[in-house]
Amino acid sequence: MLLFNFISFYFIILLSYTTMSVNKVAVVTGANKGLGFCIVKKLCEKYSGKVYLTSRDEQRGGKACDELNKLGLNPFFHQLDVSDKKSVNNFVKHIREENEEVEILINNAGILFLKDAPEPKSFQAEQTIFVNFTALVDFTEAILPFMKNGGRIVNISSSSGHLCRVPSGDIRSKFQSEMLTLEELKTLVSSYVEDVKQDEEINKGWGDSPYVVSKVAVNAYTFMLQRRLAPKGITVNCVHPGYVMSDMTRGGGSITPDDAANVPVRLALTPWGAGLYVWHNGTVVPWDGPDPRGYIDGRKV
Ligand SMILES: NC(=O)c1ccc[n+]([C@@H]2O[C@H](COP(=O)([O-])OP(=O)(O)OC[C@H]3O[C@@H](n4cnc5c(N)ncnc54)[C@H](OP(=O)(O)O)[C@@H]3O)[C@@H](O)[C@H]2O)c1
Ligand SMILES: *[C@@H]1O[C@H](CO)[C@@H](O)[C@H](O)[C@H]1NC(C)=O
Ligand SMILES: CC(=O)N[C@H]1CO[C@H](CO)[C@@H](O)[C@@H]1O
Ligand SMILES: CC(=O)N[C@H]1CO[C@H](CO)[C@@H](O)[C@@H]1O
Repeated sequence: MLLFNFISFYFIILLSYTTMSVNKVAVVTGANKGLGFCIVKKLCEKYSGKVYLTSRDEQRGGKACDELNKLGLNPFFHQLDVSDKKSVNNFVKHIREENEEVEILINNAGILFLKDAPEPKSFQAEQTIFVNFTALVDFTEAILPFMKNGGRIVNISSSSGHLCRVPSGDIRSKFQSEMLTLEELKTLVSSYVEDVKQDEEINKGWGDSPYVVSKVAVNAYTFMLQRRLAPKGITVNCVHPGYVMSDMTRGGGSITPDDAANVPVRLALTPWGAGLYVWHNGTVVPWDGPDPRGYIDGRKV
C-alpha cells in the first residue's frame, strides 16, 4: 500500500511536470520599434503562446509594451542586448527558470553604419563583423538548447545578404559550400577583416562594404543552421523585409513596417519551406541567383 502511494505520488508529480510546466513562447529581438515592434503586434494577435517583446533599453521596451496594452494586446517584456554576453545569459536564464520552450525566434535586431559614418574603414569592418555577425551567432547558439522541436527561426536579413553582392566567385563558392562548418565560416570572415587591414579587400574580391560581408556571412550561417536543425524539425529561414520606412532609413523607404511584418510572421507561424531566402513580397529568391533588387540605394531600378 505504502509502495503504491509512493509510486502514484511520483506518477502525479511526473504527470503534472510533463503536462503543465513547459510553456511555448515566441521571442523577437530589437522589438521596441520599427519592424520588430510590428512583428510582435501581429504575433500577439495570431500566436497562441506567450510573446516576448525584447529590447536592449528597459524604458523604450516598457513604452512599446504599454502601447500594445492599449490595443488590448499582452506581450511580455524582457531586457535583451544581443551584443552583450551578460544580457544574453540573463535572458537565457529567465527562459530556463520559467521552464519555457522557444517555438518561434525572430532575429530582428540590427544596426547599419550609414554611408557618411566617420569611423576608419578597418574599424567599421571589425565592428560590423565581430559585433554583429558574432553577436547574432552567439545569441542564436545560446537559445538553441531551449528551442522546441518543430520550432521556427526567422532571421531578418537584407538584400545586402544576397550572394551576388560579393564580387569574387572563389569567395562566393566558399560561403556557399554545404560542407562549410561554423569554425570555417568564422575563419573566412576573420580573413576578410585581415584583408581590410592590409587594404587588400577590393583586390581579393570582397567588394567595398562590410555590411554586405556581414549579411552574406549571416545568410551562410542561416543555411548552415538549417542543415544542422533539420533532424529536430526546426526550420530556419531568412527574409529581406524591403526598404522599410523606419528610423534606420531616416524617413525614406517604400514599405511600412506593418506591411513588412507580414511575411516574417507568416514564416514564423506556418513556414512553407526551410532554408529559404524570402523577399518581402513573399517570393522565394535563390541566394546564388541574379541580383533580385527592385531598389538599389533607395532608388527604383
Ligand atoms: N529599414 C530597412 O530598409 C531594412 C532593409 C533591410 C533589412 N533591414 C533589417 O530589418 C531589421 C529591423 O530594422 P528596422 O528598419 O525596423 O530598424 P530600426 O527601426 O532602427 O529598429 C532596429 C531595432 O534593433 C534594435 N537593436 C539594435 N542593436 C541592438 C542590440 N545590440 N540588441 C538588441 N536590440 C538592438 C534597436 O533598438 P534601439 O531602439 O535600442 O536602438 C531597434 O529596436 C534590421 O535587422 C535591419 O538590418 C531593414
Ligand atoms: C517579388 O520580388 C522579386 C524580387 O525583386 C521578383 O523577382 C518577383 O517577381 C516579385 N514577385 C511578385 C509576385 O511581385
Ligand atoms: C553595420 C553595423 O551593423 N554596425 C553595428 C555593429 O554593432 C555595433 C555595436 O552594437 C554598432 O555600433 C554598429 O553600428
Ligand atoms: C542576414 C542577417 O543577417 N540578418 C540579421 C539577423 O539578425 C541579426 C541580429 O539578431 C542582425 O544583426 C542581422 O543583420
